[in-house]
Amino acid sequence: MLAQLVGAESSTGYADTDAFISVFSSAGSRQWAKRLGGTGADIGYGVAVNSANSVIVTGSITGNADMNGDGDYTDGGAESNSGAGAFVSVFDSAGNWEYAKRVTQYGNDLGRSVIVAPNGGLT
Ligand SMILES: [Ca+2]
Ligand SMILES: [Ca+2]
Repeated sequence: MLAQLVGAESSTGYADTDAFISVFSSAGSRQWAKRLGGTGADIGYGVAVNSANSVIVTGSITGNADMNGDGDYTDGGAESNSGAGAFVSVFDSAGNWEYAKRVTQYGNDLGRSVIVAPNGGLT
């Protein structure tokens, strides 16, 4: 994808589709943006905000995929995986990455939506 996310993420993308988060203030001012994914098909399907204003994004990723938005999809941990699967990636209100999880079983797994539970957990 050749869309450019101006601000925190200025790359022109990895390849195929990528997921992204773009955050604006209540007045419409751009706050920060992150691009997530790798060279395969990566799609963001759902987003939620918790009580601390952390931003949680879910979707599907393929192979090695940037999940912390630093522009590198080979950082290790949840980023390094040959399969396709659902993911959750969490950023604080300033756009600092907190953590990511990849959930894979067999076939193509999708994270369609994410909900913050009353205790702060993710469903
Ligand atoms: Ca991609
Ligand atoms: Ca990364």
